[in-house]
Amino acid sequence: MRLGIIGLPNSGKTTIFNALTGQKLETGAVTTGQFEVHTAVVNVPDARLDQLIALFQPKKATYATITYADIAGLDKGISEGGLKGQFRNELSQVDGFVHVVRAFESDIVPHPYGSVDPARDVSIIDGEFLLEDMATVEKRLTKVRDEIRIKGKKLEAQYADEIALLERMQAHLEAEKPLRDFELTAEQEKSLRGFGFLTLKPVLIVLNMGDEAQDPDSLLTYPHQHSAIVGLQGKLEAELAQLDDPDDVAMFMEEYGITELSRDKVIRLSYELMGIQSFFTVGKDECRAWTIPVGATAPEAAGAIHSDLQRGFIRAEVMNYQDLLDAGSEAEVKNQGKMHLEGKDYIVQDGDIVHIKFNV
Ligand SMILES: Nc1nc2c(ncn2[C@@H]2O[C@H](COP(=O)(O)OP(=O)(O)O)[C@@H](O)[C@H]2O)c(=O)[nH]1
Ligand SMILES: [Mg+2]
Repeated sequence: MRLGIIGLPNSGKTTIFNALTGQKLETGAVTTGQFEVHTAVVNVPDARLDQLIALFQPKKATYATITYADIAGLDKGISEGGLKGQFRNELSQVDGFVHVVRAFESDIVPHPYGSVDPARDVSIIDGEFLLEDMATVEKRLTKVRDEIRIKGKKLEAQYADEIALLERMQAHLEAEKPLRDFELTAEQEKSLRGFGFLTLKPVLIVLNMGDEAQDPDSLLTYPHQHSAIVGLQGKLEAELAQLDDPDDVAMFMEEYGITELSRDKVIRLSYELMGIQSFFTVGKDECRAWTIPVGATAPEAAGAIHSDLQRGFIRAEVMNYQDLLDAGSEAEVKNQGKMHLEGKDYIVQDGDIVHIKFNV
């Protein structure tokens, strides 16, 4: 999964990036209006996998990963005349956004709009993304209509559904509503994936609070689908992310009343927002977590491992990770009758341990 960290200049994007990844990128860099991307890959912490590793002592342990991209350069007016190619690519390729919004006061760090106002700042970026999505819809509509005009009316039927959908999306966007709130069937969503609509992507709004913890809901409301708000103390958490000694971390957290590290919290909330979950494969060679959408079938889960496993899928041996930990071995899980054989319609559950039987 790839998450793009976005926000106005000086909102604390790079600070939050450092907090989430443990990196030490320079903050306070002057990048106004300049497109710049830094990425880092982090393991998704998973206590269940930790326990499976302790049980199997495998040669290799592989956690699920998240790639964070710190995307600098967004500001008012950026999508006038269309976002520049590389910038648009970077934004359209992420699975979701972490939208950093400034909630901290500081005389030293200038706010580009002179005052701390989370609602205004959110609407500036949302407004740019709305314009960009409108342009994308219009471009596609023009292309399809031109094609019908040139190649003749017989194409009309073929494109009828797409045109109807795009026109409804256009009206929705013109009413200044993000596509997150637009009802799409799974099939429609799939057909639109290639366009990389920005307002369709899930968004986790991070209110960067500064040194005082505040109630995020009193600072901002964001009544949209596929979105959530969380308050983080960016600067503090970036310092925390630099500590190696777990005892130091625990002491620091207690001192500042932090109950869950933001890097864990952001991942947890992102998984919920994206509707994704993990299943495991285990063995003496490797114990590994895999990421799949909630509702994925056994062959789809097999496909996350390798396309051959999906293509040649025969059946899956499935057990719950807790049953395995309780029983102590796979043989014992079988003895207890808690290992079940599943076919291609099985919906994989969070925390399943799966062995795929396949033939290609
Ligand atoms: N006082 C205070 N300053 C912060 C906080 N978060 C970031 N800053 C400062 O704000 C400036 C801009 O932060 P940066 O992460 O570079 O913002 P970006 O432009 O969005 O990447 C830097 O000087 C940071 O040290 C915070 O929570 N409190
Ligand atoms: Mg930055």
